[in-house]
Amino acid sequence: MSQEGYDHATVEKRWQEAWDDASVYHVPDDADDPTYVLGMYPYPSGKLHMGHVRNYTITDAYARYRRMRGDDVLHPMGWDAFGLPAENAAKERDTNPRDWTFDCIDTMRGQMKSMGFGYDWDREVTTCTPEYYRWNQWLFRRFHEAGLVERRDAEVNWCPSCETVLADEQVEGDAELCWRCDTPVETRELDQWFLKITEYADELLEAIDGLEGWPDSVRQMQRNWIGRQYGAEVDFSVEGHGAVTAFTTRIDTIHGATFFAIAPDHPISEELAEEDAEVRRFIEEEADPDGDEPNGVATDLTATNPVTGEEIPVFVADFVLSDVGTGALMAVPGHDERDHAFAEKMGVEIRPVIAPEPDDWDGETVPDAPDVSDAAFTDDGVVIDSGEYTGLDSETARERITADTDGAAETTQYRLRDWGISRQRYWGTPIPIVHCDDCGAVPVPDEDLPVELPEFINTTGNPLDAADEWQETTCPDCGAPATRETDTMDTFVDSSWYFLRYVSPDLDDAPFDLDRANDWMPVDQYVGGIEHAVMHLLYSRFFTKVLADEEGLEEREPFTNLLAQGMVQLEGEKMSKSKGNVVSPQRIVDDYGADTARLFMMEAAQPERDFDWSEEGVRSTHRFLTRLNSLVEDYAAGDVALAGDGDGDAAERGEIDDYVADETDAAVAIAGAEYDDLTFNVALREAQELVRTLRSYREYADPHPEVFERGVDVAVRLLAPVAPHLAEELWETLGRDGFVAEAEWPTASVDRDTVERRRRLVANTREDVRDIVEVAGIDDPERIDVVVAPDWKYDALSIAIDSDADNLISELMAESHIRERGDAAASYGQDLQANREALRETLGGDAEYDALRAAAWLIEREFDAPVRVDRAADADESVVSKAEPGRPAIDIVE
Ligand code: ANZ
Ligand code: ZN
Repeated sequence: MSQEGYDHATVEKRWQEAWDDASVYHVPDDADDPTYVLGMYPYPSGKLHMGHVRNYTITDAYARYRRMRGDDVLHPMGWDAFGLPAENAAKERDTNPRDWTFDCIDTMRGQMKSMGFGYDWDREVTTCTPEYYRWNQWLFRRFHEAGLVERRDAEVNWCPSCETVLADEQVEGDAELCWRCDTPVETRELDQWFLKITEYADELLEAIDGLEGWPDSVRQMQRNWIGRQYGAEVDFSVEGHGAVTAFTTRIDTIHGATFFAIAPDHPISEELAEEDAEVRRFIEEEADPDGDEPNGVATDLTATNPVTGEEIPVFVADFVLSDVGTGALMAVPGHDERDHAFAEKMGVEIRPVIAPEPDDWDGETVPDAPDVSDAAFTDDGVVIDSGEYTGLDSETARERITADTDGAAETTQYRLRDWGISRQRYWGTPIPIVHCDDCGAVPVPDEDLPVELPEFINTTGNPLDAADEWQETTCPDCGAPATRETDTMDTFVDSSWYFLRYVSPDLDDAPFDLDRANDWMPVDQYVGGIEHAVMHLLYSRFFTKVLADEEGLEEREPFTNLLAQGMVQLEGEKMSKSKGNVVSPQRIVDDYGADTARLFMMEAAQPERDFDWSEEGVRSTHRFLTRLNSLVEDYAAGDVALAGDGDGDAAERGEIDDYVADETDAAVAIAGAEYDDLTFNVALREAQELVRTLRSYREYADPHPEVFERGVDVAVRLLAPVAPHLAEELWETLGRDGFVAEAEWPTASVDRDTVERRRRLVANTREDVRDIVEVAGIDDPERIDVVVAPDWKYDALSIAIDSDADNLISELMAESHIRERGDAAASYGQDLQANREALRETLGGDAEYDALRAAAWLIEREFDAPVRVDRAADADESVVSKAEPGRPAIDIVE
């Protein structure tokens, strides 16, 4: 085999077929050691991109690793197959979304297979099939029965040209244009279906604390999204309208409330608009809740402050949002930025009632008022100019004022809204509702599910509105003629439970088999993009909790560990079609093979980090695999000159052999721990280092057969999760039985700490030799002596590490074998005392001696001089005195 490469295309195809034939990735329904590894399923857009490849390589490598560890690994794949792009593509190409989607799926499935992802394809789930979406409908009904579905009027983005509702993300720019046709988007009030996720707001929030396997950033984003806030509701009386309730988080500032403000669609505003032309004009033409500055209009009304009795003006203002709190607020311009901006604009008084708490505050003296003329002071502080509450800290004032005031009460607000799932689209799950003139909106009974989509009609707006025959039905309650609901579900409904479908994908009397789900759930390791930090992950948590409450699922959280993978970039920019900087995975697979693509990605960076694609990096990865291939092939062909007769019997193990054996063990110890943490880049560095060591071993010595054999065996196993095809090929070359994919993970006879200490010792020693050679200007050393510290120093160090005595010296001197070293002991004791914080456990004298002897060849090779490693007892006292644990003395003979 040449150095230029190996025949990756043949190798990869061969093993993909062999895995398939042997059903290597098929997992039985009932597993002894269930481990569930899942990558977020893709939208079948037509082609795999690098983001997919990275996501699924991470997942696949981990799944393969766990399988080699002996777990039964569920590692399925499916398709998030409903959604707008298919509908648009179908319109453009005059086909239908179903055909388009299945074509895309076929292509992508083929690409996934060519990447060598080890999925259990028997469990493939495709959400756009009636076999799947009937369970969306069934679940909708269960939610309905549980009181978690509601139909209500909601404001939606409406594109008059496309005649459809748009999601917020589909409205572009400040001008708010339709993403597809650039028509200015309008708002419309429509009857919409909602899932009442807010009923679970508290649990969704509080359970975040327990999600220890999730990135902190995602947990924080979910907390913010839910946005629970404690505050108070307080009634102001408005003449002619009775008590109007405001929501505030800062009732401690109530003495500074200089106006009252209500939302443009507050009932009072709407009432005023009927008579007051100014108010009407403002509401209809000017109000813009997303505008840069707050706008509003004065009314003739006043509101009475329930604490002070003061009458303050009432404004209709667009920065007051109708769906936050009560849609009305007491405005405190001295202490709130938006109120401040509004007051400046409208010429309303700005009055400070909170002062910053002085650093040395005695808790009694009332501090001076802050200057709030230019900007609000928004922190908590000390209440001033507030009657009996003056001098209290904000927190206490809030408690007292809430308790003392009639019409004030504590309350909790959430940012989280109910989840509007109605979409006026064809390519989604029909909402299983029938509208009857007499009975209203009636759910379709379970036995009539699925409500299947009719044939696609190429029309503007919602094709289901044009499907007249399909709409015609009878009311399940009264049998009268009725019409079907034409809204379909948000596709996030599909993805909120697909992980449960994989456990029993063909079940036809329930969405999932409860016992199996209870065995496999929760997902042990979930991997996907950070863009799903909130919606998908929050909805899935919500569904899991409802299914726990309503259907007996034992787990209340779906995903134990979550990895949010970083982006694949090109020259610092996210790869994207619009930037025209995409690297095609297909091309990389063609040119270098899937193993190179996978290995390059996994070694380039920790999975969570963004990293830059580099063709040079890809080539270097490919060279590495080529070298590994040659090494193993040479070995198998008998082209590696081994020591002894080649059977290992006659060969004696020397120091170099010990070194390579130790490093093999070290690689196993470290790579295993790193695979456990999904830090593949570190694990792979070990595997690559081991291959490098084996290559120098072969060049520098006649390797010991057993040591070399174990070395290549381990290298192949360590690489198998990431470069599975070549690993499989080499496994066969080595004459092993079965698949490396099903082989056992190697075990190490050393622990990671020991490895790290040993490596530090060797690296420090080599560094010291280099320093001495350089400082002393030695050109051609004749011999290098390395002397390990005497045993008593190791003892002293151990005592020092364990001791918490103030005076370490006297503790050391209590040991007679240390004391009898006299001045040397005293002076070493002082060193230890001075460095107590930095002391680290070493391997101990015997192990350091062994490690240095095993590594001596490295020094010999580097300096081209024989190296002698001695125990203290065998060396000259003048040299020994310089040796310390972890730092042998070095003597270079010229
Ligand atoms: C008086 C006050 C004084 C407030 C003060 C704040 C600071 P955040 O921004 O998260 O603290 N608010 C109440 N209802 C609102 C609505 N419907 N639309 C817009 N804003 C509304 O949110 C809580 C604060 O937002 C509330 O506390 C209220 O202003 C305002 F120095 O009341 B505060
Ligand atoms: Zn449009």
